[in-house]
Amino acid sequence: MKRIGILLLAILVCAAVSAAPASAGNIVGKVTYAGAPPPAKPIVVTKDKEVCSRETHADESLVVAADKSIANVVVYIKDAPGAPKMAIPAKNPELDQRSCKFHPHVQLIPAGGTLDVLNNDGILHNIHTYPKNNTPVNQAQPKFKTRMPLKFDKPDTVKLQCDVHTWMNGWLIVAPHAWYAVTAPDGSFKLPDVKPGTYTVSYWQETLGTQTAQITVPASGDVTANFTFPEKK
Ligand SMILES: [Cu+2]
Repeated sequence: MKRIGILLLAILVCAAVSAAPASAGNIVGKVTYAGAPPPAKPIVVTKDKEVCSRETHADESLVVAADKSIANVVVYIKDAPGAPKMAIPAKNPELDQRSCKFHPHVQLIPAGGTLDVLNNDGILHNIHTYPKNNTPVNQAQPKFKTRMPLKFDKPDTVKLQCDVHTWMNGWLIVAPHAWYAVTAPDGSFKLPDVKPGTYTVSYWQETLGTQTAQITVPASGDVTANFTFPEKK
């Protein structure tokens, strides 16, 4: 009798567990650099100096803080059949061309989303995109055109360039789903609401390329995943 009671209890517990809704956890962590932080390379402004020199310019192709944190790393799950779509925001994300610099240097938008390219510098800029999957854009943006919307339908990694000011460059990541993030200046990131399971997490940086790691999201709670790029030789 006692045995049957235990068996019944076990069945009830199993049923309760399987009926529980699938939970999700965040993958949170930091991306760092194995080598010494490379010194920032200054950029010499050669054109429209009055406007462009309102801010100091430095090469942003690898930005490593004193504690080795790397900014602007794209962290994502490539093969993610269960991932939700990244929501298209009510207000378009903006790429600001300010003092002849793209702000931000690396930006994430959802596939099907529209990027508003701003020009409040009062001078001519030119937005030139180098996509793999979307239609390339090579469009002058005179000073009177302060806002220029660009729609990106397909997932992509798009290099951005201004042909007027050749030092101006940046990246746009067009995400196929919501499990994408860009690291903050302190190297931190959060992949939100990932379903439990084991995933290959990729992390990409424009100079250092792509690395991957296997990460398991538990049945409940967050998981911490810290990544380190090997030193570039
Ligand atoms: Cu420009």
